Amino acid sequence: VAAVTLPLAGCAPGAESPPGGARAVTPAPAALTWADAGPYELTEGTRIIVDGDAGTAPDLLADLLREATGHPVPVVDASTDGTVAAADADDIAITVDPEASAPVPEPAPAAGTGRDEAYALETGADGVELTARSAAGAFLGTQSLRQLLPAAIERPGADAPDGGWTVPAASVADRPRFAYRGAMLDVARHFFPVEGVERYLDALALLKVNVLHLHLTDDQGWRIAIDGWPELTGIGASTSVGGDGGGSYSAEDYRRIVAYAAARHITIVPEIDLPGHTNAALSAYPELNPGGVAPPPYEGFEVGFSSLSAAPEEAEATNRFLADVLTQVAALTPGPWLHVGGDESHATSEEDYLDLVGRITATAAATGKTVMGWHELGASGDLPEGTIGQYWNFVEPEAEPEELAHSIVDQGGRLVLSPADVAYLDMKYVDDPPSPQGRRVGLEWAKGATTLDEAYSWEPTEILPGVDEAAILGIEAPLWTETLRDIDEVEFMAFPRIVAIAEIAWSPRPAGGERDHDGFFDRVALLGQRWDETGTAYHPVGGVPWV
Ligand code: TNX
Repeated sequence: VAAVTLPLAGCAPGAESPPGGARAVTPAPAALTWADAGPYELTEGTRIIVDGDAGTAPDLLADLLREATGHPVPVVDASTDGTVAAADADDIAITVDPEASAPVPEPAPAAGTGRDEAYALETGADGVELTARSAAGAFLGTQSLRQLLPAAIERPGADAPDGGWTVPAASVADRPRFAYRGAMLDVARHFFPVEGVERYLDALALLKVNVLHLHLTDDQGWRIAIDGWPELTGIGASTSVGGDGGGSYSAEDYRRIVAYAAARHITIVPEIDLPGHTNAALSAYPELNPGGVAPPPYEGFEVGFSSLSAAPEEAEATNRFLADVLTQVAALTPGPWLHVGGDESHATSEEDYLDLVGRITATAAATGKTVMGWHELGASGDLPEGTIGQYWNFVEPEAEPEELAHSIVDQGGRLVLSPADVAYLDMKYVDDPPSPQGRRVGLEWAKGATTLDEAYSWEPTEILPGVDEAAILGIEAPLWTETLRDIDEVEFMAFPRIVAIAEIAWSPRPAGGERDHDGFFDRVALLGQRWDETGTAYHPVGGVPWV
């Protein structure tokens, strides 16, 4: 396979639309040039010709194209029977070559895995050529191609648009800025069945989000079955905020989520929140409580009142609990990270917190995973090597969280940034619209409501002075669900603001530091057309030229 290099023509990140049509790619690619040439057209004869190991990308693309257009779209191996299938003008050629040279300049060191996610895409009257160095890159490239097709491509059984299934002539050379581009879903405050999580994963994949952090346990619910501890998902999973009913994932359910995510090159990060946020577990097993007395289940939305016991009397039960839970969850999880929470343990004395965090992080590290936790973990000076701290204070940090985040970096760890005043998807919209269920949803504690513009107006390297790009693994948009009862309400809060977070995580740091807000809002409007087709709930916030 010949190494592929691409000319880097006029590099125009976020260039608005091609001549003659409202199409764009979001997050803005590292480089995108619209060519003054005829478009590609997908026809009845279109094939997807695959050279190299492109993973799931060709089949997922073929499914999407078949369902919308009704065309057969066969997936063809380029080298079947020793003959190389020559691509025709209506074909889509996908080449994966680990040796292909970088289509764009090498990523910053922080990107870590970023190099393998690069791809190049050439579209026009001669056909579509997608080139990547890995299956992940190929998948990401197909998400760009998807956005260059008419929005109707998202709808099964769609009518062909006037002008046909065309893609404007373009040249894209792209790779992510950060390796970790995450979303978090709190399935503890309210439970969301597997199908709902899959729906969320589908919508995230379009935005090149590559991590879904599942907040699996909290005071109001324990959502993952653990062998030997049946009451965690018995008593512990019977509740939710507001008495809206319980639920939990069996090991098989969790495996389905992991597999669905993996097919879309999304890594699941499981979180077991410890040692606070544990009322559900404490209510299920008296022996985990100081004094051995179980509290009643909890359905309110206060935080900071529960804690595992650090006392010698409960040490045997607590250590067995930590080992069983963390080992089993790690074994079910193919990804590299195991999140142990650590936040808001206000009911744990400082001494007990350090003792418990030591036991928790050592047990987690012994599973072979990289330990991840909220920035409070920085209180410990003895974190396992390479611990990832998740910063959840503000764009303008308060003194203590800033210090805790620095402590993690000083110990050789890295950070995932989730500044609550811009990246928390559960903060209210300014106009406080009714949800799809007609309810007022969202919280306001992080400096009030968050606009789309605010979600888009921050720079990861400017939050914590002294923490440079190499120490930032990536960014994540958490969605806490105290006020959200079903997946429509989840989507309604996530879209469109998560687009801002996904773009900050993916796209190059804007030259001169200024983001192109108008161009971004125009591109969000085009995503809105796609959400209309997929039935994804979103809030049409002001300022976006929705069509
Ligand atoms: C703070 S952010 C929490 C969560 C709440 C959230 C609500 C963090 C680490 N802890 O327990 O659900 O605020 O926005």
